[in-house]
Formats: sequence, structure tokens, C-alpha cells
Amino acid sequence: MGLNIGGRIEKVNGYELNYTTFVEKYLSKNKPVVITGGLMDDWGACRDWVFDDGRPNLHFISSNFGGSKVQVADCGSREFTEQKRYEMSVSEFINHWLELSSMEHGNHSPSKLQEYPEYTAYTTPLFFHDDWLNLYLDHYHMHEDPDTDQKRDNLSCSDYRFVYMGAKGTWTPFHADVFRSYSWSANVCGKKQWYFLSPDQRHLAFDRNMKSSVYDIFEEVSETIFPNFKKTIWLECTQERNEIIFVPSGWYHQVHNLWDLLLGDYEEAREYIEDIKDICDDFEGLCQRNLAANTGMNFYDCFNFMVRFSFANIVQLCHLARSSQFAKWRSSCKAQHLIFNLKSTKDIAIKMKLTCLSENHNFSLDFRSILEEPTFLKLCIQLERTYDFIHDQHPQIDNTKKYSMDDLVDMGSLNLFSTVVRNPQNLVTLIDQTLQNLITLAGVNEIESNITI
Ligand SMILES: O=C(O)CCC(=O)C(=O)O
Repeated sequence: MGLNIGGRIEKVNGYELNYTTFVEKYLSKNKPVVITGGLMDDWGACRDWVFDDGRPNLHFISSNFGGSKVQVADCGSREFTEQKRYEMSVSEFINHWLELSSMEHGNHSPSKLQEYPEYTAYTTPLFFHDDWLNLYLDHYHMHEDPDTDQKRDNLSCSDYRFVYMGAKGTWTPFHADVFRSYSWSANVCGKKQWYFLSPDQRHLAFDRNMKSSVYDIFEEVSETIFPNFKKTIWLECTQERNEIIFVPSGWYHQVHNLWDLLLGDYEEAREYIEDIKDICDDFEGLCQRNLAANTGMNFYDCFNFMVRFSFANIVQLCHLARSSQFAKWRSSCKAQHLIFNLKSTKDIAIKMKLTCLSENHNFSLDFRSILEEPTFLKLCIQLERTYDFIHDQHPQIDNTKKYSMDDLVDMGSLNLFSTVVRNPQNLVTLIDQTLQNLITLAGVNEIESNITI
């Protein structure tokens, strides 16, 4: 049975959030939020632990922190309410990761940050400064046991500051944070999927005696032991790189490290043939051929797809703008949907620009010749029917329909017919200009509110 997802965690821009608003809207309401920009800009971790293309710099981590002992959880085996754990050094963990890609979490055990006082990995954002637990634990022990002879040196103080590292597919089981504290978690590299259960639903994930909770929300949950689990309603969130999530008190959560499909498959295909790199004339070409053979598309196929799909959405949007009065089309669900598609393809293009397709490669798609492709016209017709159907506008079946120059509204300075896309940045610019021109044509004030989808 799939989870019943009731909504997504709100995302706010860190540049636009102030402390008072954070306290009023999230902290005091015990409401989770993701803060997207500005809080991690000058972090050493973002600079040193990740390459520009988003891959983790395991070499840096291993050579700078390799000797530290960490707890490593094996996602495949359960021990009571947790994953089975092993202790090893960071460099042993990284070697395991590279060999197996199946272990989770170099979970730096308490005080490890204090092992590197000269290295500043991060600075605590203002929103999370008021941290009673860590402030206290920096100076005191929570529990002094006279029977155990604990060493009282600086490093023996424990705190609740951790670094989690894990390969694709690794995950952290369902839990709430220690002492029901509030926490925050910054994502330096990769992508995480979070599933949240609010405190008022917590009892639904427990057994009748409220003793034990579900371990993995995606496994077959026993109805006999957890009779109410099927009533749970979840909030989900995809946490991207450089985003910080605020996890309020008592919110249970399960977290998965996601696999970036095409990029991950590319890295796998590349690693597989890395040893013939030096004797191969066109190593990158071979990587792309292997990627296509294994995954069904390579970077160029994906970009071709995005460009044609964006062109088809632009044609539809222009067609809609032309066939109805601006005032009507801009608020229609169909226009909103097309604009949403364009914004999504723009996000993908930005990602491709940063991670896989550089400016310098041999690629060129021009609007005019695509518009003349019979297959492209069929794509446009099908797209139109799809959104008519979704938005309940009775589609007119006209197989002879042609989209032509005349269907495209006059975009002012943007001449769609001379548009040539050679790289992801060109696509980003085209989408920005198209939306901007349509906004201008429709009247700035009125469309702005519609365009925030
Ligand atoms: O990032 C993760 O895998 C787990 C993070 C988490 O659950 C937490 O910080 O409480």
C-alpha cells in the first residue's frame, strides 16, 4: 500500500526570511519548512566537500577527516529499532562506499566536529542559533554516572551535531529526534526525500501499547501490530543541495538519499570504463553510448527531448494567447499548466548546464526547422489534446491541423523563428524571454499573480 501524501513541506527563500517571521510562522507553530537560498553561501562544506558539478569530493573528505572514527549503518539489516551499525574510520567508510555503494551514513559520533577546530565546515544560521541542547552540552554532560570512570577531557562532551553521508538509495528509518528536540539539517550534496508525520498523527504509527513504532514506512506494515497505520497522512519534501530543512519537535520522519537518474547512471557507466580512459580516442562519446545502451537515453537525447518539449509548450502557449483574448487565456488552467511545464524544463536545463552539458559541444536545434517536422506537429496536437482533456475543455479533433508561423503571437523583440538552441543556457534564455514577453503582452500586473504556480 502506498503512503497517503497530504501535501508538501513549504519552501521559503532564505534571502527573504527574517528571524521574526521564522519564529512566528514556523518555530512557534511547530511547523516544518525548507529554507532555500542564502544560508549556506559561505560554508566551507559547500566549497570543499562537493565538486562544481554536484558530485561529492570523497577525496577531500578522506584526506582531511579520514582518520576519525564514525558509526556506519548498514541499510540492509535491522537491529531492534535501528539499522545495524559498525564502527570504522572515515577513509574505510569511503572505500566501502566506492566499492559497494550500499552502506549508509558516516554518522559522525558526538564531538567529532571538535576534532577539527581549525576547519570551519559551516556557520549556524541565525534562525537556529537559539539551541539550548547543544549550548548546554558544549559545557556539561547530560548524565554523569559515578559508576563509570569517564574521562573528562574536552572531546568527551557529547553534542547533537552530525554529518550524514550516504550513497544513492541509502536511508534513515522512521524516527523523531532525540528528546523530541527541534533540529535542522542542511543538504550539502545530492538530494534527499523526506516523509513527515505530524505529532498529532504519531500514535497512528505505533502499536496498541504505544511501545514500538513502524521501522520502515515503505515495508509491508503489519495491520495486526499497527492497526492504525493505514490512516496516516504524510507530508513530503525533496530537499535539494544547499537547502536547509527545519524539523520541529515531535515530527516523525524517514529520509531517503535519492539517485539522480541520468547523472547517476552516467557516473556508473563512466566508472565502469574508467580504466580504458587513457587509451580511448573519444572517451566521453563512449560514456554517452554506454549511458544510452544502459538507460535508454543519454545527455543529448535528454536535451533534445527537453528542447522539443519546450518548443511544443511555447507553440501551445502562443496559440492559446492568439486564439483567446489575453485577459482570458492568462488565467486559464491550461495556460498555467503550460507555464509550469516551461518553468520545469528550465530547471532541468539549468541542472544540465551545471552538471552534464557544457557550452562547447556540437548541438543545434532551430525553431523554424522543428516547426516544419511533421512529427513535431503531431506532438503539438497531442499536447493540446492532453491539456484540453485534463482541464476539461472538450477537445476539437482536427487531424489536419497545422501550427505555423501565424500561430505564434508577435513576441516583440523575441523572434522565435530565428531561435537556435545550442546549449542549456540558450534554452533557459528562450524560456525566460518567452514568458517575459507573454507577461508584457498580457499586462504586467495581472499576469504576475498567475505565473506563480
Ligand atoms: O539525512 C538523513 O539521512 C537523516 C537525517 C535525520 O533524520 C535527522 O537529522 O534527524
